Amino acid sequence: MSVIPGQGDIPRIFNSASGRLEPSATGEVASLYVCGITPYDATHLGHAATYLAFDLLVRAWRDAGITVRYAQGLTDVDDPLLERATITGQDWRALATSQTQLYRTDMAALRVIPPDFYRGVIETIPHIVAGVERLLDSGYAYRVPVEDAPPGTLGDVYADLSADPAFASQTRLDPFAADRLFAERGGDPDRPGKRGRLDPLLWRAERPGEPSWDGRTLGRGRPGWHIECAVITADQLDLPVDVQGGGSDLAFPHHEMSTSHLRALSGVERPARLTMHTGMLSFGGQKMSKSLGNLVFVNQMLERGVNPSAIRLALIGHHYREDWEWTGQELVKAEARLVKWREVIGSVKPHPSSAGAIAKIRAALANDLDTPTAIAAVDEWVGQDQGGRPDRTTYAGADLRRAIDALLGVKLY
Ligand code: 5CA
Ligand code: ZN
Repeated sequence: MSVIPGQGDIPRIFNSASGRLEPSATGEVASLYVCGITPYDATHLGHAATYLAFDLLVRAWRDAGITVRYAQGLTDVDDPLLERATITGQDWRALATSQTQLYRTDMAALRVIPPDFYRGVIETIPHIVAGVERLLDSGYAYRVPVEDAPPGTLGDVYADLSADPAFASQTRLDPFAADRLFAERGGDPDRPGKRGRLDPLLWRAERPGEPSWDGRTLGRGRPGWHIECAVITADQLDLPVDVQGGGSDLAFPHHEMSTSHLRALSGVERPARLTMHTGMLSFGGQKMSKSLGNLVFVNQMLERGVNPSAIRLALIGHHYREDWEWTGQELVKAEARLVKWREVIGSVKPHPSSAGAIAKIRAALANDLDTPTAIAAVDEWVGQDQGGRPDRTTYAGADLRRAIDALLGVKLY
Protein backbone atom coordinates (compact mmCIF):
# COMPACT_ATOMS: atom_id res chain seq x y z
CA MET A 1 0.00 0.00 0.00
CA SER A 2 1.39 3.33 -0.98
CA VAL A 3 1.41 6.26 1.41
CA ILE A 4 0.68 8.59 -1.48
CA PRO A 5 -2.48 8.63 -3.58
CA GLY A 6 -2.47 6.25 -6.56
CA GLN A 7 0.15 3.71 -7.53
CA GLY A 8 3.36 3.72 -9.51
CA ASP A 9 4.09 1.53 -12.53
CA ILE A 10 6.49 -1.38 -12.35
CA PRO A 11 9.82 0.11 -13.42
CA ARG A 12 11.43 -0.89 -16.66
CA ILE A 13 15.13 -1.38 -16.00
CA PHE A 14 18.08 -1.52 -18.34
CA ASN A 15 19.05 -5.18 -18.42
CA SER A 16 22.80 -5.07 -18.99
CA ALA A 17 22.69 -8.67 -20.26
CA SER A 18 20.30 -7.83 -23.13
CA GLY A 19 21.06 -4.14 -23.56
CA ARG A 20 17.33 -3.33 -23.41
CA LEU A 21 14.82 -1.87 -21.01
CA GLU A 22 12.74 -4.69 -19.54
CA PRO A 23 10.05 -4.97 -16.85
CA SER A 24 11.81 -5.38 -13.51
CA ALA A 25 9.09 -7.64 -12.13
CA THR A 26 6.57 -9.98 -13.70
CA GLY A 27 4.30 -10.90 -10.80
CA GLU A 28 3.19 -9.71 -7.39
CA VAL A 29 6.52 -10.61 -5.80
CA ALA A 30 9.87 -9.32 -6.99
CA SER A 31 13.25 -10.63 -5.90
CA LEU A 32 16.59 -8.89 -5.82
CA TYR A 33 20.10 -10.03 -4.99
CA VAL A 34 22.69 -7.30 -4.57
CA CYS A 35 26.35 -7.96 -3.84
CA GLY A 36 27.33 -6.54 -0.47
CA ILE A 37 30.49 -4.84 0.70
CA THR A 38 33.85 -6.30 1.57
CA PRO A 39 34.13 -4.68 4.99
CA TYR A 40 37.71 -3.46 5.24
CA ASP A 41 37.11 0.27 4.98
CA ALA A 42 34.25 2.66 5.66
CA THR A 43 31.41 3.19 3.21
CA HIS A 44 32.45 5.67 0.55
CA LEU A 45 30.22 7.69 -1.75
CA GLY A 46 30.64 5.17 -4.58
CA HIS A 47 29.19 2.37 -2.45
CA ALA A 48 26.45 4.72 -1.31
CA ALA A 49 25.54 5.62 -4.91
CA THR A 50 25.30 1.93 -5.82
CA TYR A 51 23.14 0.92 -2.84
CA LEU A 52 20.94 3.98 -3.35
CA ALA A 53 20.16 2.83 -6.90
CA PHE A 54 18.84 -0.50 -5.63
CA ASP A 55 17.00 1.30 -2.85
CA LEU A 56 15.16 3.32 -5.50
CA LEU A 57 14.15 0.10 -7.21
CA VAL A 58 12.86 -1.34 -3.92
CA ARG A 59 10.89 1.85 -3.26
CA ALA A 60 9.41 1.87 -6.77
CA TRP A 61 8.40 -1.78 -6.43
CA ARG A 62 6.68 -1.05 -3.13
CA ASP A 63 4.89 1.92 -4.69
CA ALA A 64 3.68 -0.40 -7.46
CA GLY A 65 2.14 -2.68 -4.82
CA ILE A 66 4.76 -5.40 -5.23
CA THR A 67 6.05 -7.54 -2.38
CA VAL A 68 9.84 -7.31 -2.34
CA ARG A 69 12.32 -10.01 -1.39
CA TYR A 70 15.72 -8.45 -1.16
CA ALA A 71 18.86 -10.40 -0.27
CA GLN A 72 22.34 -8.96 0.12
CA GLY A 73 25.62 -10.71 0.79
CA LEU A 74 28.57 -9.60 2.88
CA THR A 75 32.10 -10.63 1.95
CA ASP A 76 33.31 -11.00 5.53
CA VAL A 77 36.33 -13.07 4.54
CA ASP A 78 38.38 -12.47 1.39
CA ASP A 79 41.91 -11.58 0.29
CA PRO A 80 41.61 -7.76 0.37
CA LEU A 81 40.18 -7.86 3.90
CA LEU A 82 42.94 -10.18 5.15
CA GLU A 83 45.62 -8.10 3.41
CA ARG A 84 44.33 -4.86 4.96
CA ALA A 85 44.24 -6.41 8.43
CA THR A 86 47.83 -7.62 8.03
CA ILE A 87 49.02 -4.18 6.91
CA THR A 88 47.30 -2.35 9.77
CA GLY A 89 48.10 -5.04 12.34
CA GLN A 90 44.45 -5.52 13.22
CA ASP A 91 42.54 -8.71 13.82
CA TRP A 92 40.71 -9.31 10.53
CA ARG A 93 37.50 -10.30 12.34
CA ALA A 94 37.48 -7.12 14.39
CA LEU A 95 38.08 -5.09 11.23
CA ALA A 96 35.21 -6.81 9.40
CA THR A 97 32.82 -6.43 12.32
CA SER A 98 33.53 -2.75 12.87
CA GLN A 99 33.30 -1.85 9.18
CA THR A 100 30.11 -3.85 8.69
CA GLN A 101 28.56 -2.00 11.61
CA LEU A 102 29.65 1.32 10.16
CA TYR A 103 28.19 0.41 6.77
CA ARG A 104 24.85 -0.44 8.35
CA THR A 105 24.81 2.82 10.31
CA ASP A 106 25.72 4.82 7.20
CA MET A 107 23.02 3.12 5.14
CA ALA A 108 20.44 3.76 7.86
CA ALA A 109 21.45 7.43 7.97
CA LEU A 110 20.97 7.62 4.20
CA ARG A 111 17.55 6.00 4.68
CA VAL A 112 18.42 2.98 2.57
CA ILE A 113 15.79 0.34 3.32
CA PRO A 114 17.70 -2.68 4.66
CA PRO A 115 17.57 -5.96 2.74
CA ASP A 116 15.21 -8.63 4.07
CA PHE A 117 18.03 -11.15 4.13
CA TYR A 118 21.57 -10.06 4.94
CA ARG A 119 24.02 -12.95 4.93
CA GLY A 120 27.74 -13.13 5.48
CA VAL A 121 30.10 -15.60 3.85
CA ILE A 122 31.35 -17.09 7.13
CA GLU A 123 27.89 -18.12 8.32
CA THR A 124 27.25 -19.59 4.85
CA ILE A 125 30.40 -21.76 4.71
CA PRO A 126 28.63 -25.09 5.48
CA HIS A 127 26.29 -24.50 2.50
CA ILE A 128 29.16 -23.38 0.30
CA VAL A 129 31.06 -26.57 1.16
CA ALA A 130 28.00 -28.69 0.34
CA GLY A 131 27.60 -26.81 -2.95
CA VAL A 132 31.24 -27.24 -3.99
CA GLU A 133 31.08 -30.95 -3.10
CA ARG A 134 28.09 -31.30 -5.43
CA LEU A 135 29.89 -29.39 -8.16
CA LEU A 136 32.87 -31.76 -7.87
CA ASP A 137 30.52 -34.75 -8.13
CA SER A 138 28.78 -33.33 -11.19
CA GLY A 139 32.06 -32.73 -13.04
CA TYR A 140 31.72 -28.91 -13.05
CA ALA A 141 34.59 -28.59 -10.58
CA TYR A 142 38.08 -30.08 -10.28
CA ARG A 143 41.00 -30.07 -7.90
CA VAL A 144 44.27 -28.28 -8.51
CA PRO A 145 47.30 -29.35 -6.44
CA VAL A 146 48.91 -26.75 -4.21
CA GLU A 147 52.63 -26.33 -4.72
CA ASP A 148 54.79 -27.25 -1.70
CA ALA A 149 51.77 -28.52 0.21
CA PRO A 150 52.33 -31.35 2.70
CA PRO A 151 51.60 -34.82 1.31
CA GLY A 152 47.95 -35.77 1.53
CA THR A 153 46.70 -32.20 1.05
CA LEU A 154 43.63 -32.24 -1.16
CA GLY A 155 44.36 -29.07 -3.12
CA ASP A 156 42.26 -26.13 -4.24
CA VAL A 157 39.02 -26.53 -6.15
CA TYR A 158 38.28 -24.67 -9.39
CA ALA A 159 35.24 -24.43 -11.64
CA ASP A 160 35.59 -25.87 -15.13
CA LEU A 161 33.93 -23.20 -17.23
CA SER A 162 34.08 -25.39 -20.32
CA ALA A 163 31.34 -27.45 -18.60
CA ASP A 164 29.00 -24.44 -18.87
CA PRO A 165 28.16 -23.57 -22.48
CA ALA A 166 26.16 -20.53 -21.32
CA PHE A 167 29.14 -18.98 -19.50
CA ALA A 168 29.66 -15.29 -20.34
CA SER A 169 26.25 -14.85 -21.95
CA GLN A 170 25.60 -11.75 -19.81
CA THR A 171 28.59 -9.74 -20.97
CA ARG A 172 29.71 -11.46 -24.19
CA LEU A 173 33.25 -10.08 -23.88
CA ASP A 174 35.89 -11.04 -26.37
CA PRO A 175 38.47 -13.49 -24.94
CA PHE A 176 41.21 -10.84 -24.62
CA ALA A 177 39.05 -8.42 -22.67
CA ALA A 178 37.78 -11.25 -20.50
CA ASP A 179 41.32 -12.41 -19.73
CA ARG A 180 42.47 -8.89 -18.87
CA LEU A 181 39.51 -8.16 -16.58
CA PHE A 182 39.80 -11.53 -14.89
CA ALA A 183 43.46 -10.82 -14.06
CA GLU A 184 42.67 -7.26 -12.92
CA ARG A 185 39.76 -8.23 -10.72
CA GLY A 186 41.02 -10.95 -8.45
CA GLY A 187 41.50 -13.81 -10.94
CA ASP A 188 44.58 -15.98 -11.49
CA PRO A 189 44.79 -16.83 -15.21
CA ASP A 190 48.35 -18.15 -14.95
CA ARG A 191 47.86 -20.53 -12.04
CA PRO A 192 49.53 -23.81 -13.03
CA GLY A 193 47.26 -26.84 -13.19
CA LYS A 194 44.08 -25.06 -14.24
CA ARG A 195 42.17 -26.40 -17.23
CA GLY A 196 41.12 -22.97 -18.49
CA ARG A 197 42.72 -19.57 -17.87
CA LEU A 198 39.43 -18.08 -16.68
CA ASP A 199 38.45 -20.96 -14.40
CA PRO A 200 37.72 -19.37 -11.01
CA LEU A 201 38.58 -20.60 -7.54
CA LEU A 202 35.76 -22.27 -5.61
CA TRP A 203 37.61 -23.47 -2.52
CA ARG A 204 41.07 -22.45 -1.35
CA ALA A 205 42.85 -25.10 0.67
CA GLU A 206 44.26 -23.98 4.01
CA ARG A 207 47.49 -21.95 3.84
CA PRO A 208 49.75 -21.11 6.78
CA GLY A 209 48.66 -17.92 8.50
CA GLU A 210 45.27 -17.75 6.79
CA PRO A 211 41.92 -18.44 8.42
CA SER A 212 40.32 -21.73 7.46
CA TRP A 213 37.18 -23.70 8.13
CA ASP A 214 36.14 -27.33 8.04
CA GLY A 215 35.49 -28.21 4.41
CA ARG A 216 34.45 -31.86 4.97
CA THR A 217 35.57 -33.77 1.85
CA LEU A 218 37.18 -30.59 0.48
CA GLY A 219 39.61 -30.39 3.38
CA ARG A 220 40.12 -27.31 5.51
CA GLY A 221 40.09 -24.00 3.66
CA ARG A 222 37.95 -21.04 2.70
CA PRO A 223 35.59 -20.18 -0.14
CA GLY A 224 36.49 -18.44 -3.39
CA TRP A 225 34.75 -15.15 -4.14
CA HIS A 226 32.07 -15.89 -6.73
CA ILE A 227 30.65 -19.02 -5.15
CA GLU A 228 29.62 -17.05 -2.05
CA CYS A 229 27.12 -14.91 -3.95
CA ALA A 230 25.79 -17.95 -5.85
CA VAL A 231 25.12 -19.88 -2.65
CA ILE A 232 23.67 -16.92 -0.72
CA THR A 233 21.32 -16.19 -3.64
CA ALA A 234 20.15 -19.81 -3.85
CA ASP A 235 19.74 -20.00 -0.06
CA GLN A 236 17.63 -16.90 0.28
CA LEU A 237 15.64 -16.49 -2.93
CA ASP A 238 13.66 -18.54 -5.42
CA LEU A 239 15.25 -18.86 -8.84
CA PRO A 240 15.23 -17.17 -11.20
CA VAL A 241 15.62 -13.94 -9.28
CA ASP A 242 14.21 -10.90 -11.02
CA VAL A 243 17.27 -8.72 -10.63
CA GLN A 244 20.90 -9.45 -9.85
CA GLY A 245 22.78 -6.27 -9.13
CA GLY A 246 25.93 -4.44 -8.23
CA GLY A 247 28.34 -1.90 -9.64
CA SER A 248 29.46 -2.20 -13.26
CA ASP A 249 32.90 -3.33 -12.03
CA LEU A 250 31.21 -6.57 -10.94
CA ALA A 251 29.66 -7.41 -14.32
CA PHE A 252 32.79 -9.35 -15.28
CA PRO A 253 34.06 -11.61 -13.97
CA HIS A 254 32.10 -11.65 -10.71
CA HIS A 255 28.50 -11.78 -11.93
CA GLU A 256 29.28 -14.04 -14.86
CA MET A 257 31.08 -16.46 -12.59
CA SER A 258 28.48 -16.50 -9.84
CA THR A 259 25.74 -16.90 -12.45
CA SER A 260 27.61 -19.84 -13.94
CA HIS A 261 27.98 -21.44 -10.49
CA LEU A 262 24.30 -20.85 -9.79
CA ARG A 263 23.37 -22.41 -13.11
CA ALA A 264 25.48 -25.46 -12.31
CA LEU A 265 24.04 -25.75 -8.80
CA SER A 266 20.38 -25.25 -9.68
CA GLY A 267 19.96 -26.36 -13.26
CA VAL A 268 18.16 -23.06 -13.94
CA GLU A 269 19.45 -21.84 -17.29
CA ARG A 270 19.09 -18.11 -16.54
CA PRO A 271 19.25 -17.73 -12.75
CA ALA A 272 18.70 -13.95 -13.00
CA ARG A 273 16.09 -12.46 -15.35
CA LEU A 274 17.86 -9.10 -15.40
CA THR A 275 21.28 -7.84 -14.45
CA MET A 276 21.35 -4.24 -13.24
CA HIS A 277 24.68 -2.46 -13.06
CA THR A 278 25.41 0.94 -11.60
CA GLY A 279 27.97 3.40 -12.96
CA MET A 280 31.23 4.14 -11.20
CA LEU A 281 31.76 7.26 -9.16
CA SER A 282 35.23 8.69 -9.46
CA PHE A 283 37.17 11.21 -7.43
CA GLY A 284 40.35 13.00 -8.40
CA GLY A 285 40.15 11.53 -11.90
CA GLN A 286 39.94 7.86 -10.95
CA LYS A 287 37.31 5.38 -9.80
CA MET A 288 36.72 5.89 -6.09
CA SER A 289 38.16 2.70 -4.69
CA LYS A 290 39.42 1.27 -1.47
CA SER A 291 42.54 -0.04 -3.14
CA LEU A 292 43.45 3.41 -4.54
CA GLY A 293 42.44 5.26 -1.39
CA ASN A 294 40.78 8.22 -3.20
CA LEU A 295 37.72 8.08 -1.00
CA VAL A 296 35.06 10.36 0.39
CA PHE A 297 33.53 8.63 3.39
CA VAL A 298 29.86 8.89 4.24
CA ASN A 299 30.49 8.75 7.99
CA GLN A 300 32.97 11.64 7.82
CA MET A 301 30.44 13.77 5.96
CA LEU A 302 27.79 12.92 8.55
CA GLU A 303 30.20 13.76 11.37
CA ARG A 304 30.79 17.15 9.75
CA GLY A 305 27.08 17.71 10.10
CA VAL A 306 26.13 17.28 6.44
CA ASN A 307 22.43 16.53 6.10
CA PRO A 308 22.03 12.90 4.91
CA SER A 309 19.14 13.96 2.68
CA ALA A 310 21.51 16.35 0.91
CA ILE A 311 24.01 13.51 0.32
CA ARG A 312 21.19 11.41 -1.04
CA LEU A 313 19.91 14.18 -3.28
CA ALA A 314 23.43 14.88 -4.53
CA LEU A 315 24.02 11.24 -5.47
CA ILE A 316 20.68 10.69 -7.18
CA GLY A 317 21.19 13.90 -9.13
CA HIS A 318 22.97 11.63 -11.62
CA HIS A 319 21.32 8.68 -13.33
CA TYR A 320 22.41 5.42 -11.72
CA ARG A 321 24.03 4.10 -14.90
CA GLU A 322 26.23 7.13 -15.41
CA ASP A 323 29.94 7.13 -14.57
CA TRP A 324 30.63 10.50 -13.00
CA GLU A 325 33.11 12.47 -10.98
CA TRP A 326 32.42 13.72 -7.47
CA THR A 327 33.63 17.30 -7.05
CA GLY A 328 31.79 18.46 -3.95
CA GLN A 329 29.77 20.93 -6.05
CA GLU A 330 26.94 18.39 -6.21
CA LEU A 331 26.59 18.64 -2.44
CA VAL A 332 26.47 22.45 -2.47
CA LYS A 333 23.74 22.31 -5.13
CA ALA A 334 21.81 19.60 -3.30
CA GLU A 335 21.89 21.56 -0.05
CA ALA A 336 20.52 24.65 -1.81
CA ARG A 337 17.86 22.58 -3.53
CA LEU A 338 16.82 21.02 -0.26
CA VAL A 339 16.42 24.45 1.36
CA LYS A 340 14.27 25.64 -1.55
CA TRP A 341 12.13 22.49 -1.60
CA ARG A 342 11.60 22.72 2.14
CA GLU A 343 10.64 26.33 1.97
CA VAL A 344 8.12 25.98 -0.86
CA ILE A 345 6.76 22.47 -0.29
CA GLY A 346 6.39 23.10 3.41
CA SER A 347 4.67 26.43 2.98
CA VAL A 348 0.94 26.94 2.98
CA LYS A 349 0.85 29.40 0.15
CA PRO A 350 -1.59 28.86 -2.74
CA HIS A 351 -0.08 26.37 -5.13
CA PRO A 352 -1.32 24.15 -7.93
CA SER A 353 -2.18 20.58 -6.97
CA SER A 354 0.90 18.40 -6.71
CA ALA A 355 -0.78 15.43 -8.43
CA GLY A 356 0.87 16.24 -11.76
CA ALA A 357 4.32 16.48 -10.19
CA ILE A 358 3.84 13.17 -8.38
CA ALA A 359 2.75 11.52 -11.63
CA LYS A 360 5.89 12.84 -13.32
CA ILE A 361 8.13 11.52 -10.53
CA ARG A 362 6.50 8.12 -10.81
CA ALA A 363 6.79 8.06 -14.60
CA ALA A 364 10.46 9.06 -14.42
CA LEU A 365 11.27 6.33 -11.91
CA ALA A 366 9.35 3.74 -13.91
CA ASN A 367 11.62 4.63 -16.82
CA ASP A 368 14.87 3.05 -15.64
CA LEU A 369 14.90 4.97 -12.34
CA ASP A 370 15.44 8.30 -14.04
CA THR A 371 16.11 10.38 -10.93
CA PRO A 372 17.36 13.55 -12.71
CA THR A 373 13.96 13.80 -14.44
CA ALA A 374 12.15 13.09 -11.16
CA ILE A 375 14.12 15.85 -9.44
CA ALA A 376 13.37 18.22 -12.32
CA ALA A 377 9.64 17.52 -11.85
CA VAL A 378 9.89 18.65 -8.23
CA ASP A 379 11.93 21.72 -9.22
CA GLU A 380 9.27 22.60 -11.76
CA TRP A 381 6.45 22.41 -9.22
CA VAL A 382 8.50 24.36 -6.70
CA GLY A 383 9.11 27.00 -9.36
CA GLN A 384 5.38 27.47 -9.80
CA ASP A 385 5.17 29.14 -6.40
CA GLN A 386 2.48 31.74 -6.90
CA GLY A 387 3.63 33.86 -4.00
CA GLY A 388 0.13 34.51 -2.65
CA ARG A 389 -0.96 34.95 0.93
CA PRO A 390 -0.76 31.97 3.31
CA ASP A 391 -3.98 30.01 3.18
CA ARG A 392 -4.32 26.81 5.18
CA THR A 393 -6.94 25.37 2.84
CA THR A 394 -4.57 25.11 -0.11
CA TYR A 395 -1.71 23.17 1.39
CA ALA A 396 -0.90 21.24 -1.75
CA GLY A 397 2.61 20.30 -0.67
CA ALA A 398 1.74 17.52 1.77
CA ASP A 399 1.32 14.76 -0.81
CA LEU A 400 4.40 15.89 -2.70
CA ARG A 401 6.42 15.86 0.51
CA ARG A 402 5.28 12.29 1.16
CA ALA A 403 6.08 11.28 -2.43
CA ILE A 404 9.62 12.71 -2.20
CA ASP A 405 10.05 10.87 1.06
CA ALA A 406 8.64 7.49 -0.10
CA LEU A 407 9.96 7.40 -3.67
CA LEU A 408 13.24 9.29 -3.50
CA GLY A 409 13.97 8.64 0.17
CA VAL A 410 14.60 12.34 0.72
CA LYS A 411 13.20 13.73 3.95
CA LEU A 412 12.31 17.40 3.96
CA TYR A 413 11.86 17.71 7.74
N1 5CA B 1 31.96 -7.81 -1.77
C1 5CA B 1 32.12 -7.58 -3.17
C2 5CA B 1 30.91 -8.01 -3.96
S1 5CA B 1 30.48 -9.67 -3.65
C3 5CA B 1 32.45 -6.12 -3.47
O1 5CA B 1 32.60 -5.78 -4.61
N2 5CA B 1 32.54 -5.31 -2.41
S2 5CA B 1 32.98 -3.78 -2.49
O2 5CA B 1 32.96 -3.30 -1.12
O3 5CA B 1 34.20 -3.64 -3.19
O4 5CA B 1 31.89 -3.03 -3.32
C4 5CA B 1 30.56 -2.96 -2.88
C5 5CA B 1 29.67 -2.42 -3.99
O5 5CA B 1 30.01 -1.04 -4.25
C6 5CA B 1 29.81 -3.17 -5.31
O6 5CA B 1 28.55 -3.31 -5.94
C7 5CA B 1 30.70 -2.25 -6.13
O7 5CA B 1 30.46 -2.40 -7.51
C8 5CA B 1 30.25 -0.88 -5.64
N3 5CA B 1 31.27 0.14 -5.83
C9 5CA B 1 32.57 0.09 -5.45
N4 5CA B 1 33.22 1.22 -5.83
C10 5CA B 1 32.30 2.00 -6.46
C11 5CA B 1 32.36 3.30 -7.09
N5 5CA B 1 33.47 4.01 -7.13
N6 5CA B 1 31.22 3.78 -7.65
C12 5CA B 1 30.06 3.08 -7.60
N7 5CA B 1 29.95 1.85 -7.02
C13 5CA B 1 31.06 1.32 -6.46
ZN1 ZN C 1 28.95 -10.62 -5.09
